[in-house]
Amino acid sequence: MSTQFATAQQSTLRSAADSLGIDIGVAVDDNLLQNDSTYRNVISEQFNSVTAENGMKMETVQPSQGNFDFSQGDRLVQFAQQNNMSVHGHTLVWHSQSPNWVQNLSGAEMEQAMVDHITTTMNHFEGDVDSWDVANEVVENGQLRNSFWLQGIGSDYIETAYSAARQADPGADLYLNDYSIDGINSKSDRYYQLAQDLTSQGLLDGMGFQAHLILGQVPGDMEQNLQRFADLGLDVRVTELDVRIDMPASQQELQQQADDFERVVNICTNIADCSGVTVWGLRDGDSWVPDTFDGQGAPLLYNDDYSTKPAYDAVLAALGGSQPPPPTETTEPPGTTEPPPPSGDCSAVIEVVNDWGSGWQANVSVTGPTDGWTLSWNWPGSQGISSSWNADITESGSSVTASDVGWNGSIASGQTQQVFGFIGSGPAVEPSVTCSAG
Ligand code: G2I
Repeated sequence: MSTQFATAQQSTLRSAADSLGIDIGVAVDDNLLQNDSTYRNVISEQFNSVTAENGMKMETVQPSQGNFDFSQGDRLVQFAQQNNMSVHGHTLVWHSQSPNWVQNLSGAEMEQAMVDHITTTMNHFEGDVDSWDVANEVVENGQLRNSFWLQGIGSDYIETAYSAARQADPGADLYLNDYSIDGINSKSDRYYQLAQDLTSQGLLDGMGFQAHLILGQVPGDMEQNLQRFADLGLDVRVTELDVRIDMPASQQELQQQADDFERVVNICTNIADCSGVTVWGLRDGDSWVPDTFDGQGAPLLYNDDYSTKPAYDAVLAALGGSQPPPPTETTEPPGTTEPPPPSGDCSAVIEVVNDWGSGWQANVSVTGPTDGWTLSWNWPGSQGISSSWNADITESGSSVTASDVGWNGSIASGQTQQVFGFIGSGPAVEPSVTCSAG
């Protein structure tokens, strides 16, 4: 058996990222967090970092002057703490999703309001939010964006914001963040200057690259670009990754998308100071993309029924998680031939790993020898499978069959691999399973 196969034990994005010491994050929608237990469950199983998709933005946090509402952020922080995840804060100073009242101020009043917002928000989350996108999307057309902030306060507003942030929570990492700066271009060049400037004053810790990408268009110089920021002494981070496709997406496009995701994750793992990759939403239907780009969609790792897409497998593989054993790699001395694939005697076990009342999650492991497996079992009662990953499942009445999806089919004699998982409905059970090899 290949040595790589024997060591590829990380079967979730999270466990794989944990073993690399980097974040694999997801943007979280507050409504789904409150109301969808499968959503919560998949996120806590697969990700070790979260970002509020909207819940920590200024219009949410301070809808009228001096009235702070941290309820969405608090919910996210609580979820993160319960599940031992880090929190990346997004965002304090942005031209979009800012309340009207602040846009109507000017000069010293606007500056004071900006500083107050940063100070109160960061003080509130001190110790709970690890890093912040302090200013978001402040460059446009190679120069500082002509936002209400720039008009109201003047060009030193960015430095003022980062000074206030540094004072408010000296323990938090302070990031700049923007889109279309993934490769080397006039916009990322302007950020390079800004980053040098803030870094020289000790006001910046990280550079965030949103990476809202179009299928097949990971910039060829993305790694070089991130590396030049890392060389300033900064952490770099892919903060809002998605890869949009003209709908409907073909199998070939989904495979291209998988390659794009894999490339981006590889870029991060190739750079020592890349703190992680965050995907901008869990399921395709949760994404902002279809609302914004007519006819485009399917930009994320999960389908709407929580089944995984090829891009999920690619990210897992890029993080060094479970993947197909390379066909040529072997511990046999060169020149000997592989033994024929084992044909019999596999066994399998279903283990319930989480039960939240309205649903439950089980992981399934198979013990070899087998080169391909089909498992079958019967539900004792009203159980069913509402979603699954890494297996082809057929349910008919109370009987279920599950078979491998290719890369997770081969298991050496005596070796046990966690091969797939599912979300069950009805009362949680662990029925006995028959395993057929081949
Ligand atoms: O636009 C994509 C992202 C670009 N970088 C900064 C991110 O903060 C931004 O995220 C998106 C969210 O994904 C959307 O969910 O920011 C949008 C606002 O600019 C968010 O959309 C807004 C909708 O436009 C509103 O209609 C909606 O009420 O989300 C709001 C809250 O659900």
